[in-house]
Order: sequence, then structure tokens, then C-alpha cells
Amino acid sequence: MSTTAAPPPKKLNRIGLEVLNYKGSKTTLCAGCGHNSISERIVECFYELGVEPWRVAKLSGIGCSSKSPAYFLGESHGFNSVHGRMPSVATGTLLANRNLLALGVTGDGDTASIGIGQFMHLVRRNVPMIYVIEDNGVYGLTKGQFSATADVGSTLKSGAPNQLPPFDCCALALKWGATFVARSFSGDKKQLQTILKAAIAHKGLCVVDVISPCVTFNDHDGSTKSYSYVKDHEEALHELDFVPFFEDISVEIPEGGVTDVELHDGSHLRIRKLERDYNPTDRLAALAALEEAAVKGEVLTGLLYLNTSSPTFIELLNLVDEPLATLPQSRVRPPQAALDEVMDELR
Ligand SMILES: Cc1ncc(C[n+]2csc(CCOP(=O)(O)OP(=O)(O)O)c2C)c(N)n1
Ligand code: SF4
Ligand SMILES: [Mg+2]
Repeated sequence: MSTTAAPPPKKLNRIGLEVLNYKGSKTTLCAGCGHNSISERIVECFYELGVEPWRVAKLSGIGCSSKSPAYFLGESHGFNSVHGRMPSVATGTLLANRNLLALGVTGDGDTASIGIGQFMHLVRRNVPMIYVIEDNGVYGLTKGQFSATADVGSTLKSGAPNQLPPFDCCALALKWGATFVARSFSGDKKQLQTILKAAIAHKGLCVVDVISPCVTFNDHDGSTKSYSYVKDHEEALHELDFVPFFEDISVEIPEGGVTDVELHDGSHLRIRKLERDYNPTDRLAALAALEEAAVKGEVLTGLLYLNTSSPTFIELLNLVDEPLATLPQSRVRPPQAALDEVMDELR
């Protein structure tokens, strides 16, 4: 008689999938790279919220960060585009199939250097997607040159300082129309998880800039994107809790200094005040807070801005409810009679 114990039962989420269904291939990034922690958070969030992996489109550009979609959501759609060109591919993807949940994962070089033009148009259109910037201040994949998010005075491993002012991707997103803007740190597991879950529930463009240290080229003294610098200079705006739509909101309502915001899908985000009063629906105050933090050398993290009322690009275009990609020819092509009429007018 066999004495082998039965394997423990698999833990399934609300749609009956196990965490394995949300994983990807084994990472080939350096051990300790911040991007690996972000991949882990993505796996946890999509699993815990029970998002159907086959409804997700993963989009990226080129870079170590842009390689990372291979390491999560292996059952989702994926498109690894040209360097800095992911926003236009993402926009096209969503116009063709508005039912997809688009998750862009990109780098600071991909977004703020070569891709800045594409990023700005994605922002002004409020394309409804999650856009995660794995921000390490360098081009990790091409051996650690400064990117356009490197701070003035931050040094390379060789000691050479950066002299050019940085683009702050959150400030750009705030200024030009993103409706969910957050900054986090790859080492802050709980905050990043909550922000990603809220981003999944939001309708509109979510720009999530995650400081994600490059252990190989930018984790030394003198770098403002190293683990130790961010740990020492992180200023969290608030404490965040996320209550998904499928959980009972009436339980455990915390008291004092808490704002409760209902998100598009009926989930709730609970924002608990820390030292300062901060209203994440005040866009100008968010821009001012970023400016002040930059002057002090602080890394401000949390939900900087949330706007649940602006129309998305899909709504502005007044698209039909069904995905365009699934419409039959009879609904996407003018009938022969209409074409004949046009030809007659041209004769
Ligand atoms: C058109 C083009 N120009 C330059 C490159 C070289 N290149 C590859 S990745 C990269 C920068 C990646 O930096 P980032 O987006 O910050 O990603 P990281 O590797 O730091 O995660 C560059 C310049 C390229 N692949 N294509
Ligand atoms: S080079 Fe830097 S960014 Fe690229 S995988 Fe290694 S630690 Fe990460
Ligand atoms: Mg980078």
C-alpha cells in the first residue's frame, strides 16, 4: 500500500485559476534588478483580482524593462514593439479591440528619451491603459548610459555626473491629461500592489512610474535611483488600501483621515492621510508637490492624481460597443451602391 501523501489542494482565485496561470517564463534579468520585483507584483495583482489572462494585452518597447512582459502573464497576448514606439501600438490595439485590458511595461529610456513624443500623445489622448515605467535613470540594456529621467548631479559608476535636467514622467502625465498618476518604488511591495490593483480598476490612462534600481549600472553611492537613496529619501503621500468590487465594502471601515474613492468597476480605494493633507484630485497641487519634492531631493510616492470623470480616447471617438476587430465586413465596408455613388461623383 502506498504511503505517499496527497499533494496540497491548489489555491484558486475567483475565476478558478491558480497563480501558475499568471506567471511567465523564468527571468533572464540580473538577480536583484528592480524590474523582477515589479513582475512579481503584476503576477500577484492579476491573480488576486481574478483578471482573465486572455483578456490582457501586454505591450512593451525595447530595454531590460521591455523584456519583462516575458516573465509574467504567459497566457496573455503580447507585443514587443520598436524602441519608444509602444504607445502607438497600444493605441492601435485598443482601437481594434476595446475589450482588451492593455498593460504597457516600459523603461525610462523607452519612454522619456527616444519615446517621449509617443508618450506625450498617449497622455493627451487619455488612452485607457496601464502604463508602467520601470524607472532606473539609465539605459540598462545598453550598459548604463544616463536616460532623460536621471537627476542633475547623479553620477555614473565611473563618477561622471549628469548635467542635464530630468523629465519627470509623472509631472508630464499630470500636465497633459493622464487621469491616474502614481509613483512607487519596486522595493515597496504593499504600496506598489495597491497602486497596480487600483490601476486595473481605473478607466483611463494610468501612468505608474516605479523607481526600479538597476543593480548592475546604477545602484552606487551618488546615484539617486539606487536602493539606498530611495529608501532614505522616500516620502509616502498616504497609505493606500484597495477593496476589490467582489469584496464587501461595508466591512472594516477605518476611522479618521480616510478618503474612500469608488473606482470604475465598483472597487474602492481607501486613502489614509499621513503627515500632510493631500488631495489626489487636485492636479495643480500634485504638480506643486512634485516640484517641492524635486527641490528637496525627495522621492514622493503614492497616488499623485486621480480623475474618474474625463472621457477616454475610445469614448471621445464614439466607437461602437463591440470591438472593431470582430465586426463583419457588412458593418465595416460601405455597400457597393455607396462606392458607386462616390465613383459617379468623381467622373
Ligand atoms: C531605435 C533604437 N535606438 C537605440 C536602441 C538601443 N537601445 C536598446 S535598449 C535602449 C535603452 C533602454 O533603456 P530603458 O528603456 O531605460 O530600459 P532599461 O534597460 O533601463 O530597463 C537603447 C538605447 C534600439 N534598440 N533601437
Ligand atoms: S542591466 Fe540593470 S536594468 Fe538590466 S537586468 Fe541588469 S540590473 Fe536590470
Ligand atoms: Mg532604464
